[in-house]
Amino acid sequence: MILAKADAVVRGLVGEILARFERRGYTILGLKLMHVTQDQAKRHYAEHDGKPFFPGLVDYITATPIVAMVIEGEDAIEGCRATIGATNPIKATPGTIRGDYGQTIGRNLAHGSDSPESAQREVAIFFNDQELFPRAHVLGDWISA
Ligand code: YYY
Ligand code: MG
Repeated sequence: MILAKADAVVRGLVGEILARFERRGYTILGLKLMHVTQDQAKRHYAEHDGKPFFPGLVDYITATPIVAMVIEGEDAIEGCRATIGATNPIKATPGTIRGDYGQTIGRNLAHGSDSPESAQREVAIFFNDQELFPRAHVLGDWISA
């Protein structure tokens, strides 16, 4: 699961971010602009609860609406995280989302799930079944073989 976080929405970078996943050939199964509640934010980032940056992180992703996306494709977790780039934008390679648009770790624009298990857990926090449209990419054989 991908989030275009609050700074991406406020800065008008949602299209840029979404386009990178679309152009890479991933299938978009879910997509919505939504306000994240404190409870959703805390559950989403539960692994970081207790760390010094946790309260700021929760404030950041609840500050304005965000765009949540469910994206599928071959090795999509690894591919999407590579497209997003390193957690700290200063270390992120130019050509990645964070490397092209970010300056600091506290405003790093996008989230990508780090394993199939975390993707499944996170999708359930942000989407219900009616909001997901599982289907194969119509150009599947030309994207992955
Ligand atoms: O998965 P990813 O977003 O790349 O990084 P995580 O280590 O899971 O941290 C989640 C989130 O927390 C990160 O995107 C920014 C923020 N954060 C921070 O503000 N300061 C840190 N020292 C580490 C992480
Ligand atoms: Mg993470």
